[in-house]
Amino acid sequence: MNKEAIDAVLAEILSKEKVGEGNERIKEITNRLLKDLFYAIAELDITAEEVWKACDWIAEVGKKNEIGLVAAGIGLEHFLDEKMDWEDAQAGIELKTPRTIEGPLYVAGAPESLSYAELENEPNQGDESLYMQGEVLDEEGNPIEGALVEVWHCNQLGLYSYFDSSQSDYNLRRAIRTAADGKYQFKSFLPVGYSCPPEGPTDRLMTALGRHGSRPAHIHFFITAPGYRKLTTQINIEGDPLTYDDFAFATKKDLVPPVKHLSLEEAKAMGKDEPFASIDFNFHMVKDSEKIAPGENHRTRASIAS
Ligand code: MBD
Ligand code: FE
Repeated sequence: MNKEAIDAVLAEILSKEKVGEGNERIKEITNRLLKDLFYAIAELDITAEEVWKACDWIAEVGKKNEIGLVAAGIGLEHFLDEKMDWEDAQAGIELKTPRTIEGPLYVAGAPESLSYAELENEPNQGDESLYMQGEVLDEEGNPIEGALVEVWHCNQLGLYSYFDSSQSDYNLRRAIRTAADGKYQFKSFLPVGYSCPPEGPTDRLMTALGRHGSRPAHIHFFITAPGYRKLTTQINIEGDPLTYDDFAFATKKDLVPPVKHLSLEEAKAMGKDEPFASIDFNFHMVKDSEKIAPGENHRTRASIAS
């Protein structure tokens, strides 16, 4: 199909839109994407068989709630981060703590505590205990009081509470409010990696692309504080073989802090009764402004009905 013939169909479709009616932004985006799609169908000679197979796949993605997983796996969510990083750089903003993707597994409303939290609903769910601690800091390196550190990670089977109904509400999900010292600390355990639901639509797409659907071990964070831009980020657990082969492209080198492993003797000297891992990590916040890309995108997030 040549350009003239494709453009004639596009013109026919566009002719139905009444000037001054509807939503200009949605018109602009829909028409651009439709144009790119029609050109791709023509140039790649995509068949009707293939188009309907793709529609079935999209319907299955919806039915199984995997749209967030697809967005992560095709690199769309990462691309949005890179675009914001680029815009920040243009605006002269240096991110001391890089942003990285939220992923699809956040749940709103986790229990909040001051300065310290234990993430496990029942103790010792993982192999090696972890203490992670640090400060929430402003652009001058001063502590921020009243910041909220929301943290979530998977269990030792790579599953997240709420999405895995075998776990109790908010297991491995907490919110820590900083006091005047800006400090946070939590106790949990070293999590493992995550893999897409086997044979689901995302996993099958990854296989068809000659890829895998797994993530290295990581811990998620939202950091919010009045007057500062929300920071969405993660840290990777150092040493995971997939650290630089994440199906969701979330790893950034400044988000792989060293993990100290303390022996029983070292732990005892610090007043703890078991060996543990320790990670120090500070979160550097950026002042909010209408001139910079927002930290909040208002995507639909899970919350537990009360
Ligand atoms: C995860 O745990 C995750 O963080 C992302 C981005 C996608 C799937 C599972
Ligand atoms: Fe995750």
